[in-house]
Amino acid sequence: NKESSSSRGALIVLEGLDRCGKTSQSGRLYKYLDEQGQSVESWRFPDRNTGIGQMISSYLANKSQLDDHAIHLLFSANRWEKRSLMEEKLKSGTTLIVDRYSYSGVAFSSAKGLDIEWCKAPEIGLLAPDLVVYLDISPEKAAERGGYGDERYEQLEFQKKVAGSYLSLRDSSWKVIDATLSIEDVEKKLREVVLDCMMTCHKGKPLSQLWP
Ligand code: Z5A
Repeated sequence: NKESSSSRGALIVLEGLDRCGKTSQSGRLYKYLDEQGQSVESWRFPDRNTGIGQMISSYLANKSQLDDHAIHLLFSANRWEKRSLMEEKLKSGTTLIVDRYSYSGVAFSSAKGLDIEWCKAPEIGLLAPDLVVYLDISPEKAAERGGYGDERYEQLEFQKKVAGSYLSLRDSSWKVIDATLSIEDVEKKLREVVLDCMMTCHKGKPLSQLWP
């Protein structure tokens, strides 16, 4: 029996460098909340299942080439195509754990040299997360975790630039967790900030839009 959906769900976003542990932590958090009887779903961007997502996937796998601005707009469009479903789910009481969101969009594209305000513009009007958790790890430490694969962006020098871009996006609403702790310790800290955030949403915190 899932919890009553009279109050809205929370929009929880996990951000960080490649290999920081977002996928592992999303899975663990989902399992925990689900077992607690919460209505919860695990999402990720890019959502590679849509037509736009397949174009992005092919670009990331180096199977196609696109202008930096064009791929930026595709990543954004991939979020826009899920926006109404996202709002529907949140309003009906489902909490969404989202692996990467607009911050990845801005951090990765601005790391290529695109103007940061230009990068933020297409994200305006998307739902603002109730909580952004940044899983903090140095690019060097992240690279040690199983090494990088063949996808575009999986290179140390580029990840260093992305880390710098993320730094300029952080604001007081972000919670930063040391991603070099054990998986269990990160999980514990993540649960604390997420449960706290869910409480404020249940109490009636209104949904808002990017950028706050
Ligand atoms: N991108 C973009 O440019 N614009 C956008 O708008 C969006 C994305 C949304 C695809 O992302 C690329 O798209 C991404 C950003 C760009 N490029 N990069 N880089 P993706 O989400 O498909 O891929 P990813 O973010 O790179 O995910 P990942 O490789 O799966 O990493 P992760 O999810 O953060 O980590 P993980 O799979 O949970 O863990 C990695 C390994 O570390 C694994 O072996 C774990 O067992 C291990 N691990 C995890 N936690 C720990 C701890 N605490 N200690 C030790 N070892 C750990």
